[in-house]
Amino acid sequence: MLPISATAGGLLDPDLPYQVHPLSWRTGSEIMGLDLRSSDQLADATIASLWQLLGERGILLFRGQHLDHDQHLAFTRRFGPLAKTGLLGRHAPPGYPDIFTVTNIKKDGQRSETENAAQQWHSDQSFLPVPARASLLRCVHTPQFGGDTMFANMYQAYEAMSDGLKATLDPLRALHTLFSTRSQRLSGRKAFSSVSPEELERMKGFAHPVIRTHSDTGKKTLYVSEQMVDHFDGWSVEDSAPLLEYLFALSVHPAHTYRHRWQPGDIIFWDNRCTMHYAPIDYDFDGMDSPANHRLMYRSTLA
Ligand SMILES: O=C(O)CCC(=O)C(=O)O
Ligand SMILES: [Fe+2]
Repeated sequence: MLPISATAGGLLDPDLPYQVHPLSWRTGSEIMGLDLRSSDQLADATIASLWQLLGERGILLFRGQHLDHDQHLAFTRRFGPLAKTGLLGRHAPPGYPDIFTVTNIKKDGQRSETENAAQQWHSDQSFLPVPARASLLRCVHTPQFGGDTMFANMYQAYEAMSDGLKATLDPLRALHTLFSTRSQRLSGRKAFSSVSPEELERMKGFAHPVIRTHSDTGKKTLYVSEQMVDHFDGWSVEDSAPLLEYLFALSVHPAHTYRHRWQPGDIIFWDNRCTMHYAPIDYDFDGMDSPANHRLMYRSTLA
């Protein structure tokens, strides 16, 4: 495994067909020199090295990749099987049940259910017993100002805690649910218009360990998020709240984050095991009927 300092500095194997530039000290690397439209041409060793780097750096950025849905899914599948999207394809473009649309563009005059899908920090699908391993978000349209996505490095959140706090959290589990008491209190969380019994079963939630070990890097991470976590298992919501609030704040300390300004053609591949993400509504939300303020992104998700 390459140490962080080596990967951050871009000192990868010179035989690999791409260059690496860090996006920040600890989080994110930009990958240059690959054409993802023909991902079937990439060697297995290239894919394996990208996967390793993703686990270390949390996110990988690829610019200038104007992919269609098939090319997007083909690249994603090089890393493993796809996950079902969070709510069973309800935000899928026609014919692509494995793609999740994130947009503020109205459909049939109705506001988009995903216009504020990421207005709270989260790790994708953490409400499921087996959450999504990683996600790939592709930018098609970005508003004239803003529309950014922020990422938090959960290795850093873990490392920032004292040994006493780490030991206290180690045996705990926390309930992740799409309807956490906190996310309902936070502004902007939209109700889903109609939910099938199968979707309701998926959204019910699951208690995950608060401290997890990343399955590739072997490093520990903090695994709680403001969007999904309701309470510690066996604790009341009230008892849990002060410590959870502390952990939410610690995990998204500015020193642990990277903020991405999107350009059409950008793809960000993020690892849900060691990062969280958040999309501040930092554009003209009231004026979103104007095409200049449209935001359109497509996500594929790894099981
Ligand atoms: O809108 C964004 O930038 C992120 C959306 C999101 O949370 C996701 O696609 O998983
Ligand atoms: Fe997300």
